[in-house]
Amino acid sequence: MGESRRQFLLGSALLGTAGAAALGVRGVSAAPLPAGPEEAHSGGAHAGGHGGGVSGPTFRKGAVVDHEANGFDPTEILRDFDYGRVSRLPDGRVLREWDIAAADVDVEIAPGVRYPAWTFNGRIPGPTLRCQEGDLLRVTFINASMHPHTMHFHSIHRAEMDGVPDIGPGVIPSGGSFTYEFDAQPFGVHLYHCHVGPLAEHIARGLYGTFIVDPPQPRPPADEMVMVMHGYNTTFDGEGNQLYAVNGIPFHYMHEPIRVRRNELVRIYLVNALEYDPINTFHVHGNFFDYYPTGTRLQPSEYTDTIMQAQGQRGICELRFPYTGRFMFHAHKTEFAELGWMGFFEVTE
Ligand SMILES: [Cu+2]
Repeated sequence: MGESRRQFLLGSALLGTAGAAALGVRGVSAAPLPAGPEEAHSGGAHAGGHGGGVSGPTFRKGAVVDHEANGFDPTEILRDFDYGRVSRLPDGRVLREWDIAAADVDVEIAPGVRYPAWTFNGRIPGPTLRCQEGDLLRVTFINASMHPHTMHFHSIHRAEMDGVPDIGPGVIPSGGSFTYEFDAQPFGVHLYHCHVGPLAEHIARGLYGTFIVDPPQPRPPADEMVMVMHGYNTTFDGEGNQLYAVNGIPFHYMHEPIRVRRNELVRIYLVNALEYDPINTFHVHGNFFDYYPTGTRLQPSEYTDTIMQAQGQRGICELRFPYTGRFMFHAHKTEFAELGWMGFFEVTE
C-alpha cells in the first residue's frame, strides 16, 4: 500500500488526467502541474515525502476545493448538530424523526480531484444525529443511490432494526426506503454507517456519520464540535488511502482554522470512520485533554495529548486552551497527517 499512496499526489500531478484516470480518479479537470524540486523528491522512499502535504503539488499555493459546488463545508459540519423533528408521544416520551437519503455524488476532495462518493444527505460525513438517552428515534432511510444500502446504528436495538443484509428489512434496494425505529441508548458518541458488502467500500465511499446520545443529565456547557476522521481510497484498490480528512476535505482546517476562545471548555466528539487502515491517532499541540472512551461514562479514563482509535472507535476529548495563538492538531501517524489529516485551532480572547 505504501508506494501507491505515497506517489498519489505526485503521480497525479505528473501524469495529469490520463495518469489519474489510470489510477481510478474520475474527472480530473486540472491541467498537469510541473513538479518542483521539492515534489520531485517527494514520491520516493525518503522520510518526509508523502506528497508534500498542504504545500505539495495538489494543494500548492493554498488551493482549496469548491465547497458550494460540493454542497457541504467542513467548517459548518464541525458544529452542525441535527436534533431531528421533535414531538411528544402520548406517554410523554420525546420522539425524534429524521429523513436520511443516500445518493451518489461526485465530490471534489482536493483541488481538481473528484471522487465518486456515496453519501447520506449529500455530505461526507453524513449529518450528526443527536438525541437524549431514552428518546424514541425514527430514522426514515430513502435509498436514492444506484446501489443497495442500509443504515446500521451503533446502539442497543432489536435485530430487525440492525440494518444488515437478510435480517428484518435487510438490504434496502435502489429506490426503496425503510424506517428504523429504536430507543436512544446508551448515552455516548457513536456512529452509523451502511452495512452492505463489499462493506469496506460502502463505508469508505462516504456512507457514515456521527450519532450522539446525550446523558440524562446533560454534560456541562461547552463549545462542542464533531470530528470524523476518514480517508479516500481514490484508486479503489482497497489497499490504503491516498488522502485523509477530518469532516470531508483534506487539510480543510489548515486553510480555515477552528476558532475557539481561550479558557472556554471545548468538547470534541471524535469518531474514527477510517477504512483500509487499522488505526488512527489524534494529537493536540500545546495542550492536554480529558478523554472519555465512547463517551459512555462521565469520568475520563485518561489525561493526555494523544489517543489512538481503531476502526469504529470513538470518544470525547475535553480541553481548555490556556494560551491564545495557533495550535496544530493532527494524526500522530505522520503519513496520515501529511496526506490531509491535520489542521489548526485558532485560540483568541
Ligand atoms: Cu452501502
